[in-house]
Amino acid sequence: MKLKLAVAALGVALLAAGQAWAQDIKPRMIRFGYGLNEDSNQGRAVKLFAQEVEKASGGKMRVRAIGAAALGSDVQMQQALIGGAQEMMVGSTATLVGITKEMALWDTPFLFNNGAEADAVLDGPVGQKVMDKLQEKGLVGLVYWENGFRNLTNNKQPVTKLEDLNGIKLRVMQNNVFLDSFKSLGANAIPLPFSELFTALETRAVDGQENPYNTILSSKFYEVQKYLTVTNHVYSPWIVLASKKWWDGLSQAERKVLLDAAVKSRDFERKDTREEAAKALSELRAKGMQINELSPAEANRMREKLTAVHASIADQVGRDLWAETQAALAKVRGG
Ligand code: TF8
Repeated sequence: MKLKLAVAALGVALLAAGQAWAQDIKPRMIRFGYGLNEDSNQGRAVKLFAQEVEKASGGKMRVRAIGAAALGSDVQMQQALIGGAQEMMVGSTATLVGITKEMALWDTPFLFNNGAEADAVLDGPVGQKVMDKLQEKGLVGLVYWENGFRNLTNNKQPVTKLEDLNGIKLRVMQNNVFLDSFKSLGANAIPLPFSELFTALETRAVDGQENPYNTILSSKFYEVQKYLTVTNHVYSPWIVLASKKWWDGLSQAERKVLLDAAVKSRDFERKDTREEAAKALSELRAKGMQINELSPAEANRMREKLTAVHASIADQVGRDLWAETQAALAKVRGG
């Protein structure tokens, strides 16, 4: 008898919890903007995120994925999120430096040697700490995705030594670390939003740019760039963002749906990106690009120039955060 009552009580409790859960998820339309083409590692992962959100919310929460910067550049979308005019986006952490100076940490040349190091630091306490800084600026960071190691392309000449960069008009992302880094290499660095890059290359307003292989492929830069130099000079992450104004009005259940889907999309995206990157060089060669690696001596010269900007990045992000990052790296490296 007692057991029966207990079972019945449990049943009632579970039913109530289920109903509370269902009530806690309201019909929502989420505008999710991104800058690359639909047919890119970014586009594929946004699509997976949308599917996961719809599935986990029983179809109540719907994600409208809007790619190719149709909602604006990274910087414009960030402002829309802060103002509450758009719900979500994914973009480069580099474009957030003007909002949260600590994001400059991820622009540090040669910070990570490989994807495993990047994953460990970005998904660990240092990555979380930097992400949390966004909240006071009206943004909520959910997860980091891989953009990837960046490589140099241009339309003037093969870059085989440092001096080949002299005077090359090079588009860089819109922040001072990238600007300073490439100026220190002798390039004529010009900050531009990604959404204007293809046209700038096509009209020769700039001679070159730097991005991971995946993006050089998906944005068809091979149509307007002849030379690719393997530099792997910096690992760039993307970050999935929500508008804090909007996020604060969501229930716990709704936030959980979004966070779980974000983690799934992150794991999918990194795997997809790495698989694509592994095949990309031969594809780019097949598309007609002329590809060269730097000799070890030249790679070192470039590395030395670029690591010289480390001290100013450490100042910008704060010495404590810099030291924590180095400690986290030593730990992953087994030191
Ligand atoms: C860049 C970045 C881009 C991102 C993207 C549009 O060069 O690498 O991939 O900003 O979200 O601007």
